[in-house]
Amino acid sequence: DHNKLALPVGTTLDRFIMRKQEDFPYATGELSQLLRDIALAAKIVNREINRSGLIDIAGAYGNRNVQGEDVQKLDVIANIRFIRALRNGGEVCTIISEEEQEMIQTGNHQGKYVVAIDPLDGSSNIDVNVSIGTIFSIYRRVSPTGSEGTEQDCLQPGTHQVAAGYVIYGSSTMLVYTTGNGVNGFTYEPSLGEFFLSHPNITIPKTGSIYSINEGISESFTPATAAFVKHCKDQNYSARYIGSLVADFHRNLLKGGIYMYPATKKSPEGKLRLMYECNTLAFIVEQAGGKSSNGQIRTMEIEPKGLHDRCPFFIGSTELVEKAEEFMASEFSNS
Ligand code: P6P
Repeated sequence: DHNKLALPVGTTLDRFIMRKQEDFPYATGELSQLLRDIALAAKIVNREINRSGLIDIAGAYGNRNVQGEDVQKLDVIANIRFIRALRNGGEVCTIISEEEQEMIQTGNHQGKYVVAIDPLDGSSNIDVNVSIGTIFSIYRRVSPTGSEGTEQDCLQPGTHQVAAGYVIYGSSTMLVYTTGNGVNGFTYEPSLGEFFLSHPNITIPKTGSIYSINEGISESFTPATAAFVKHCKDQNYSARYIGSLVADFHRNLLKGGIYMYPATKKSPEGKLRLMYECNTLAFIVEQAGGKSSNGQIRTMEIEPKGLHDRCPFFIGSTELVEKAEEFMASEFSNS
């Protein structure tokens, strides 16, 4: 039937969401509306990012621009915009944000969904015009509607994700997301204010020859991590490290490769956050045919203990992640 027809490149995001909703006979449209709310906030943040360079020039004198307004940091602006869009959309009862220590209650007690979000990751890169990103996961609440969301609603393992996606604000702005039936990429056309399907059914190559890790901290790598990095060099892989997670991940998703932020002596849990960085990209990469773990355990099976848990992160082409896990196994067998 027409639903199963692959939607042509150029389909708008709205039409894509509507058509995919038809594949779920019991869908009531809330998740579709939530995805639209996120896309709207992404368009607004995209505009702020593109203007920020000018505001910075205008506001070259400290934190106040020529209008005498406080120039807010972009990640603060992005946080406000996404929280406002999710609150006004009505579908989300509670939000976990990288920018906020505690859960954010939206007041939507009938909202069925919880969102974990990094509103603008890598924002230190904006001043030097490097791509940055928004990373988000969507869960169905486990507590009954009619009241605020609970910590239990927020601390669900990644396997419970209903949807996951990221926005990459780069040479072009893209929205890449999954609802558990494959991964699709949409490219934003600012002159039309629309996202258009540009990368249908993204799959990550089974292997690759790119490894991404910050070798500046190699002094604090564990022996197993150091051994795997040496293996990559022995294989003459290319080292590619942008230092912006979404940009490094997106490149590896399309070309194949492995991204690592391992446990180090200084950071025994690594640096990246489980709820709104690692689980999100893990769901996407698995839906694209790749793999994600902490070196031993599948990322999405890690039980969250706190809203801002960190975890060691190995993600990308299945064969590369499995090879890394072989090297890391020596570490775990010793422990
Ligand atoms: P390091 C950016 O600050 C970030 O959170 C990710 O986007 C990026 O991959 C990582 O940290 C870079 O960390 O320690 O290599 O500078």
